[in-house]
Amino acid sequence: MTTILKLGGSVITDKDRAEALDGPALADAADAIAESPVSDLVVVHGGGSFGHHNASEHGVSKTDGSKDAAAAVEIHGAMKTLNDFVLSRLHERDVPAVPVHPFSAAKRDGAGTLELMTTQVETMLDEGFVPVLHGDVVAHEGKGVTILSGDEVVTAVAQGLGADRVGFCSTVPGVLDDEEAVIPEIRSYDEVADFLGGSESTDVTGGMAGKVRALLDLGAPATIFGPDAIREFLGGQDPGTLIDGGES
Ligand code: IP8
Repeated sequence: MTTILKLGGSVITDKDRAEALDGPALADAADAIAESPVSDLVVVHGGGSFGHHNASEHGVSKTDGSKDAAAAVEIHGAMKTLNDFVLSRLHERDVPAVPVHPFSAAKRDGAGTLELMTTQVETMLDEGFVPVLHGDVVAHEGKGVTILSGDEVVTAVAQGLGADRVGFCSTVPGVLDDEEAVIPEIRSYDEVADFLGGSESTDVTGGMAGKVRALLDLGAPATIFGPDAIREFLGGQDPGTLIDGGES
């Protein structure tokens, strides 16, 4: 049973200060992981206050690339710094966490399609490790490097490993309806188009519309929940919003 847990960058860092952790939130997440009964767990984290400002300083985004090696190394370095913090909090709790840096294991082709190697992640799991991946820069045919978000990493790893469950710990308790109540389950985009915008709309809801669409196509049930619900998710429950578009 392979489970992927995404820790949102905004959850584990202080987004108001450059390169600052949210120490208590990261400690809580690490406690929940250390106490978790999950056997094959992969952790992925986003950037929050790490990486994003370096990326915007150098004009690098998911679509705008850079061929400046120093810029690539700087953005990658910021994400590695955050990854080191995550690993050290897990090691303090005896979680056998090991780093996987997507810059060295992924590429995008000219059309932007991502390829991420996961056979090493599989072997790490077989050997009892907890692989910890992150948003990163990625080599992009014709563009140098572009940004690879943690969510994209989750999708690629979930598909590569054939994950059974995927959980997104974010700053909100789930997908919200127009009265700010958590929608417990979404099985098609039509069910929530009224709250998130029609199928053609761009992301005006903090990226939630795009996220829901991507998760409906994931091929594994995904749950979006807030920081207080990591234990519940790892314990096998579906707190927040369960998004399940069925087998893809
Ligand atoms: O916070 C960011 O990953 P995200 C990766 O999941 C960067 O969008 C900025 C290098």
